[in-house]
Amino acid sequence: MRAARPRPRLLALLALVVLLTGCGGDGAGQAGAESAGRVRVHYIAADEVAWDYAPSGWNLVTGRPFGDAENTYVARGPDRIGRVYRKSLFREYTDGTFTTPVPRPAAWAHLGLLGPVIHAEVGDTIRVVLANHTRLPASMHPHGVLYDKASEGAPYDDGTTGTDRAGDSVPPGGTHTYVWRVPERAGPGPTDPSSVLWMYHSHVDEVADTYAGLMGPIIVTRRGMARPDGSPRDVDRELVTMFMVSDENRSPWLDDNIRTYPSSPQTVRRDDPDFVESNKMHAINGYVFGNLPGLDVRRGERVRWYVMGMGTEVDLHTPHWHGNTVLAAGMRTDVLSLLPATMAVADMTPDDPGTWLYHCHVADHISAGMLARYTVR
Ligand SMILES: [Cu+2]
Repeated sequence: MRAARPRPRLLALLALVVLLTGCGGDGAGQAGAESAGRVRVHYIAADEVAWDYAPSGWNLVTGRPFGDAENTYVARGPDRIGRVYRKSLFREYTDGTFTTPVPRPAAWAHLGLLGPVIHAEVGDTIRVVLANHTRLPASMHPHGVLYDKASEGAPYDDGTTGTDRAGDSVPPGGTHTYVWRVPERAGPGPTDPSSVLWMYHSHVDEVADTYAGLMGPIIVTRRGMARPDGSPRDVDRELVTMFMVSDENRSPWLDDNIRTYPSSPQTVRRDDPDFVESNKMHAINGYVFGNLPGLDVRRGERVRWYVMGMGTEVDLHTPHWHGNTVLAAGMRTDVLSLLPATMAVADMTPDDPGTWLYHCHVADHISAGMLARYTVR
């Protein structure tokens, strides 16, 4: 009798286990997978790139060749660098051999000088293997995600030593693996939409590194709201734009650019105010005067714009969409406000087909070329 008694209990326990794991099988399994999270691995190099701020050679907003106003910034000359500058940019590779760059798909052609998008869902872990192919130290410092000191990517006196400092500065030719966790506090807050924007950038010498061009976006989607690639399921099209007066006078490549591009480098006077102004590239994703490609959306689709600013005190930007409106922070608008390192999300359901201006509304920045176009088909 005694030996038989536990059996009904055992059966009941087994039934309960079957009920919990079997009956709710799919749901419980998925929830389990989500909470375990994916590990999202990226192989990203800091590469030296000759970057063209206006590859068409035209002002695509006016539809005309460059005139005097544009040539202040884009014309090469005896003592002018022109529209092409050496920069350091983050570029994605297929694997840890860093021999094959990942071609940028058409949907992301608009990223321009920005590094690749790093998508993640709350619960995931991001691993970035950074290879420094440039002649200057570089690092990768993320906003928003959870990291320990070895994955902060910023050297300063924080009381740490040894391996804790490994990610502070990756020397030329070196590599480092950054591990960033994505807990709830890295994901959308209660009144955010289903995904939020963070950024990553080099932070060995923060000012020089970002003027060199080492910046990129991180997009974190709410738990349970992500497609397998990490993008939000309730969004059809994601676009990322960064507004920055890319001050090439402050780039660590200035000397190199002066040696390379002016036809009479010895005539360059670095303190000439006109020379200084000629190197202030008022750019969206590294493009001026309408040269930013690929901002194509369709009427009625759910478009999410991720918008950020970088730079210094001149970098107060007011991105403005012609033709359509957006919802940002729960409010209807067609203009956002950006300061350096501000990150914003704006949702648009385009209802007005056509090719429309998308530009910074600051008067001085309009004159200097901080203009793009987007097309609703
Ligand atoms: Cu602006």
